[in-house]
Amino acid sequence: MGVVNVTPDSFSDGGVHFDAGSAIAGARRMLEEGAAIVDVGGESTRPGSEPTPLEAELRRVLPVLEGLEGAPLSIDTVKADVARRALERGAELVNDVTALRGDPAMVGVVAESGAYLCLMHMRGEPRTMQLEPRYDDVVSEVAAFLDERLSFAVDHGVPEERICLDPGIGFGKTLEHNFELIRRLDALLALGRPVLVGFSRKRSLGRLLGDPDATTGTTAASVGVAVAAYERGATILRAHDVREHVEALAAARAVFEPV
Ligand code: HH2
Repeated sequence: MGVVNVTPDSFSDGGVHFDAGSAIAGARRMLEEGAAIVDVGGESTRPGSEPTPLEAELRRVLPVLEGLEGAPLSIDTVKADVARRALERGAELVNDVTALRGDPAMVGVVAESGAYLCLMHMRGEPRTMQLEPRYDDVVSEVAAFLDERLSFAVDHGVPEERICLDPGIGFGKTLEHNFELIRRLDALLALGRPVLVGFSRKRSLGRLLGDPDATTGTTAASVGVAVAAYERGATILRAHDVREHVEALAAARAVFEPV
């Protein structure tokens, strides 16, 4: 899954794809490089970020979706109105980082459209989520949360086979929590749905490599953790540097499945 943030302030690519033309070109390049789907977002969820008003988010993402008509697209939004307008323009997956807790209308929009859905774990909200996150056991707490959200979605009419689950790397978690979630990914796979991992460029990778003030991680570190997540059973890797991820994953895959 390639990432196109049509935002001025995303933590690693803020501003790069802020005008529709560069966002469209960036998405096309990612698809050529082997992305199976491109996740388009118009609101940053980086730690400390403030919410984006509806009109501004629509102004950012709609021209990009229109320019990419026919391409496999996901919409990264917490707003039902944005999701609905994106689905009308051909998006196939709703990536809601609140896991249907942010906007009460979201579950209905997804259920009625027949779209795919990604449910992600987040502790708190982006503005405050990195203020000393604590868990007794991060893996079982994230698994219990995702299990509950999966039941909620299914009870409200979203077919189970359309849903994938995501531990929410960096959303209310320390460096140790993030790596433990990948180490014990089997506990999330046990919920019976495909798992999406979005570790690309996240600050834990920069901190792991020795910079305590890092706000992003390198491409090489992102690829390393993506391969480790794949090896543990992740099926969707959300990544900014698509070519590097596709090449690394093709090589890793050849180890498991003879070419
Ligand atoms: N991470 C980000 C945004 N959306 N969605 C899912 N399902 N999983 C993730 O890990 C995830 C996500 C944050 O990364 P990015 O989009 O690069 O930055 P920003 O939120 O600052 O736009």
